Amino acid sequence: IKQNGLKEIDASTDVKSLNEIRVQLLGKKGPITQALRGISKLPVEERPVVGSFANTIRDELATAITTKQTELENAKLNAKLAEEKLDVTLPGNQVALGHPHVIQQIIDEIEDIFIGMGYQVLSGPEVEEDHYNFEMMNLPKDHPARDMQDTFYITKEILMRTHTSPMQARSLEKHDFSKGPLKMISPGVVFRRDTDDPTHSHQFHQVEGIMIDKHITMADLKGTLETMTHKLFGDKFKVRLRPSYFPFTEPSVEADITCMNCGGKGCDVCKGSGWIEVLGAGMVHPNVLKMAGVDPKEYGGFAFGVGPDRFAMLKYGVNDIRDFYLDDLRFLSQFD
Ligand code: FA5
Repeated sequence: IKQNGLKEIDASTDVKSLNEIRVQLLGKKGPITQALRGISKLPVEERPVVGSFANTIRDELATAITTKQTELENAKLNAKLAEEKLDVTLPGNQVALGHPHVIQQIIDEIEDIFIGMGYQVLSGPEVEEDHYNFEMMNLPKDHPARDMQDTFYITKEILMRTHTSPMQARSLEKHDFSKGPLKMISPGVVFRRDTDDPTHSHQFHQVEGIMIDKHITMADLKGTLETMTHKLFGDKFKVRLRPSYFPFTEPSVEADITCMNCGGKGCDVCKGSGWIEVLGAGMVHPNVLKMAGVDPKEYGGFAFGVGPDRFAMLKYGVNDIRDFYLDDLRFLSQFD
């Protein structure tokens, strides 16, 4: 029994078959247990001899099984370790890093410039109330200028904001003028039911700006826009204000900057004028101040709405605004 048992134990190749051998040899029905059970039938003087002999064999087999089990488990572990071996000297896989979208880069630059001039940066809701998008901006329900911004309505009173100007009203309402002037910019996405073409997108970006204090004039507006333009594009770029109309500013202007493509000489991009229109601006209308709880006799100032998509087009010579929204990495990775 011992010799055969040891042979079988030695020949087993995995823990499962070794367990079966253990049951066969040492289990209740195994030869040793049976032999120990039969002891009572032996003459009394033979019992201790046979008993001790059977116990010795049982212990030897049990030890052999334990040793073999440890050996098999070690072999299995070693095989697993060998299989999972990690060569720490191998070069790593290159991880492709992303980068901010080109329009976000322009917005970041604009933010830095205005933070440098003491402005705070706020963000407002893209799904906006008609109340803030229009009413508080001096555009009552029947106002014809509502058509200037074709609107995606969600309900009668809720819409996708058509401009970032509602942030003028929201910031005016909250501002505590006893603590100083209101100087705020608010970048974000806006939506219009415009037909997409190379210079128009139904979704684009604006950066709103507002500065309200005592004794603010158009000259402050022009100086602020010039500072932004010079820092963004360089000192040789000029700013020109043209009279315009917005219901929430009086007087209103549109600002042109020197055409980047031709440096002001006149080309196809600027239709020969040497200027490119980039933003709307003006002195905040007294009605806007009044509705937000600010006394227009005491306080006043300017506001502007910049289109960073147009800036990005000019800066990088992109001819089609839609390229910014197609998520084509071959296009976007140029602006790393
Ligand atoms: C406005 O949206 C006003 N809220 C701007 C303003 C703010 C005026 C504060 C006065 C005071 P306008 O619709 O012109 O104005 O848009 C402003 C800028 O957004 C434009 O100069 C242009 O750069 C950009 N823009 C307008 N429509 C589109 C469009 N469909 N696609 C891309 N850019 C556009």
